Amino acid sequence: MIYTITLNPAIDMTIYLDKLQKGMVNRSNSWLTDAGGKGVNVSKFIKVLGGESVAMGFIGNENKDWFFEYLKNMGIAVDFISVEGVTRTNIKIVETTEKIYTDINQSGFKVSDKDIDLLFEKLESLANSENIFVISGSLPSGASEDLYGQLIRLLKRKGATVIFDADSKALARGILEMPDVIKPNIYEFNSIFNASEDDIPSIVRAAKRVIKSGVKLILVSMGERGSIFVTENSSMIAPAISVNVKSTTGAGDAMVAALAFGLSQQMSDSDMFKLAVACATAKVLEEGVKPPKREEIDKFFSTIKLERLVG
Ligand code: TA6
Repeated sequence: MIYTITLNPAIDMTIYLDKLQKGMVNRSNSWLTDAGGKGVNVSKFIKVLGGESVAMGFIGNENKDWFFEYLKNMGIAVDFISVEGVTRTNIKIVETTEKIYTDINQSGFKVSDKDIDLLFEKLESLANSENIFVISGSLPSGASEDLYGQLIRLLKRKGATVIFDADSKALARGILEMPDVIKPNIYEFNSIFNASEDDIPSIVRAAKRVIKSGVKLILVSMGERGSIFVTENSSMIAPAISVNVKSTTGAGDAMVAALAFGLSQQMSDSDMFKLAVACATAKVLEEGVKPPKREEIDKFFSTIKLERLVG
């Protein structure tokens, strides 16, 4: 079973404007709300791929009903720990004229030591070598910066597979515990591994060094420059596919969902990489944080040409 751990979920409100007029009253053309947060999005996207997962982590007590109803309607099982307070609302402003996307991510509820103890107890009982755990997104207030490292250590000790996707500071701390898979964007990757942003061979060399130290798979997303996939036995690059972008929000989560699903299905490296790129491309065609359409994923999957790299 795949478990997605979202310690800081969010209600994603996407607001569409022709152009944001700062300091003025802006009238929105339309808006959407979705249950979000990185791990929750991974569960949503795994569902579209035909996989199953359990969405877990922390959820704010005061507004969890809407959140659970949304996931129930998508047929996604949940096993969250309820904590004091509300799940945050993250705002995505889409300026349709100039296609500018602005995210405002709030900090969210504050978790207690007791909440964290409950999380450890739950993971102790769930973790084994059959399970894949996706740890994704920001840490909530009240959590130590080393919490991800502690969770990864626990899961690896129990023989579970760990996919870890967090931003630079949390990623730098968590990676010390050698998760099996990481999916940084190029800025996160360079901030930690000092590769040169525009030099593909140096990115591959840096990724190979991380693979040597124990991580099994690194997928570096580079936006319009495509993405790089590195394991012990393969280094590949995929070009970005140009499409009419509706919303970039969740594209990284779509890649993570494809990696988790691909590992659970024992897919080959190249098929898993193609699925990740196809999933992310299909996602940006959708408004808000709506899941990609399966037929779009399949269409892109069949067109992607990977190129082997020498690093
Ligand atoms: O990648 C999109 C997303 O998962 C949105 O759901 C949005 O809520 C945000 O990322 C949350 O990320 P954060 O790093 O704040 O946990």
